[in-house]
Formats: sequence, C-alpha cells, structure tokens
Amino acid sequence: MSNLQALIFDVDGTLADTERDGHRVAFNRAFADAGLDWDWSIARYGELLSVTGGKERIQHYLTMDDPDFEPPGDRREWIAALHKAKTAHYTRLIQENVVPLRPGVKRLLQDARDAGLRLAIATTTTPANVTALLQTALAPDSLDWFEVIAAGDIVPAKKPAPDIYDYVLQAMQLDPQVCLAFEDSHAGLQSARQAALSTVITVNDYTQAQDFTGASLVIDHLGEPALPFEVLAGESNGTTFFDIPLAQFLQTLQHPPELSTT
Ligand code: XBP
Ligand code: MG
Repeated sequence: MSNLQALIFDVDGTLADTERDGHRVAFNRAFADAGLDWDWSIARYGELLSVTGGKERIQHYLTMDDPDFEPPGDRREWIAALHKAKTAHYTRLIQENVVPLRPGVKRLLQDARDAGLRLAIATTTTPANVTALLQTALAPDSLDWFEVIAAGDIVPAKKPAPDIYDYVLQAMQLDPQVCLAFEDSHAGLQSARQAALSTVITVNDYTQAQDFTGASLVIDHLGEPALPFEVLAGESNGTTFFDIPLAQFLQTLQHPPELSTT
C-alpha cells in the first residue's frame, strides 16, 4: 500500500518546453539589446544547457566562446544585469502564451490536488519565470497550488546538486521516501536522486539522448487518456497515461540500492 504524500516538479522542460522558444529567445533578445553579437542557435543552446542556471550559462559562454571580450565594469554585475534583461524578455514572452504546458501536466496537477497530495516545485530558473509560466499556462491562482516553490538562487548550488530538492523536503518536513519527483534532464535526475527521491523522467528534444539510469520511469510525456505515453524505460503498471495510481505504484517500488546515487 502506498503512502505517497507529495509530488515535486521541475519546471523547465518538465512542466513546459520552455528552453528553445522561451529561454533561448530571451537570451538572444537581451544580447541584441546589449549590443552583443552573440546569437545562440537551437543546436548550440542544446550544448549550453549542460550548464544549469542562466547567469552560469552566460559566464560559461563568455569564457568558452568569446574569451577576448572584456565586459565593462565588474564582470559579475555585468552578467547579473544582462541576465536581468533576459528575465524581463522571458517573462514577457511567457505572458504572450508562446509556450504551452506539456501533455498531461495540468490534468495530473488537478488530480493530485483532488487526491489531497501535497505539491512543490524545485527548479533552477528564476522565481519570476515560474510565476509567469504558472499564472499564464496553468491557472491565474495556481501559485497557491504549490506549498513550496523553490527556485533559482535560493540555494547556493544549482542542479545537479541536490540542494534545491533538499530545500523542498526540509521546508515541507517530508522524507524523500513518501515523495515522487518529476524531471526532464540528466542534471535534474542527479539532483533528485542525490536527495533520495524516486524520479519520473519525461524526455524532450534536448534531453532524449541523455542517461537516465536510476529513474523510476522514463516516458516521452505524461500522456492523456486519448494521448498515450511511450515507455522508454521502466514499468508503467499497464497504464498509458500518468495518473495518481501510477504515481503510487512507482513510489511503493522505490529503488533498488544499486541504482541509488546517494
Ligand atoms: C533549467 C535551467 C534554467 C533555465 C534558465 O534547469 O537550466 O537555467 O534554462 O533559467 P532545470 P534562468 O530545468 O534543471 O531546473 O535564466 O532564470 O537561470
Ligand atoms: Mg528541467
């Protein structure tokens, strides 16, 4: 019998495919505004996603791709200002509804609320980005659906470090054994698994070739009754879309110790 109590969601790539048409476009607009000739193509951005966090990604790109460029003034402050401009572009884009939620996300969140499960968010992205996405794509009141929204610089080390999931578990006073995490990336899986969370992966174009060893279930999306998911690894208990009984099934399985990264 399951004692599942909470579902914890990543945002970027998991709730919505925000990276290619949201974050990437916002970065490029901020670069253009700043007079930079940087332009992140869809393919190059896929490589840059291995660096989690927008400020960290800019820092990495500056070092690797434009090492001779000397930002004016303090480098950290310059990156922070550029990133702030990117966040403004991103929230505007999201408010224009350019990025919908992924299949099954809204249904699962509503079902979880109806079932009395507790909900939380654990993400690398900036808090304003989460607010814009939830209010626009989920529901105007949906910030209240989540007991904890842990985002961005609230912890010192971003994914793949476990800090953001540890923060959520601490804030909710929950053991990882009674929770299930939802992620889309290798870095996100490492983060959740190091926090001892059973983790479901919904892959996307940027992450489908990544290593998801240690995940409870790997699927192409959460699915709907009329839109079955494809199981890429793991056992879906005969279900074709992600529902609460499947969440409970996966939580009771837990993980054999040899798959644990803790
Ligand atoms: C998401 C990210 C984020 C966004 C940019 O990772 O890496 O950095 O791309 O967000 P995850 P900011 O889904 O694993 O949390 O620019 O606001 O940092
Ligand atoms: Mg993600």
